[in-house]
Amino acid sequence: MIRKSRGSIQNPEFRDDFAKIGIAATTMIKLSVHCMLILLVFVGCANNQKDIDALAAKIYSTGNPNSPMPPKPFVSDGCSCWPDSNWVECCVKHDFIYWKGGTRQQRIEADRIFKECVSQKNAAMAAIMYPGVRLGGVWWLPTPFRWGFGWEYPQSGPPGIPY
Ligand SMILES: [Ca+2]
Repeated sequence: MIRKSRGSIQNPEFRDDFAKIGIAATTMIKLSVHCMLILLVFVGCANNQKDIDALAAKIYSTGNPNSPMPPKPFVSDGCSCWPDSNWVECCVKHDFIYWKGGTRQQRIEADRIFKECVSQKNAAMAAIMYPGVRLGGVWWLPTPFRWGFGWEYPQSGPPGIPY
């Protein structure tokens, strides 16, 4: 069963198993996210949403129109409640690539670009944020910032493009 489909993410059964794990984890994640959001409301999360929206619109307009566009509209939460300092544009660009999703290799590349972008502003911050996106951005956790979040869960990117 698991052994049979091991190493083959393209296998629909294996993919379903991943989706089930994701759905099972949803309750815990939602609870954690809610607690985090309540905390962040007090800390002052995303009080610059207008600036982020403007940045998102700019980045969206420069995106490749030939690539398949997800059904959900592009929205960015900046650095996903991490402090939006002078590296916020790196976060919005990263969100745009995440929104579109795609292959595992594309995600690795997106995170690499993100790390490089943030490290040009603050190397120490990049060292903290990079593992955060690697761990927190997986497609199979139904967060609003997961890999391929522009598509319906559990899609991780355009139809026919396996992760
Ligand atoms: Ca984000």
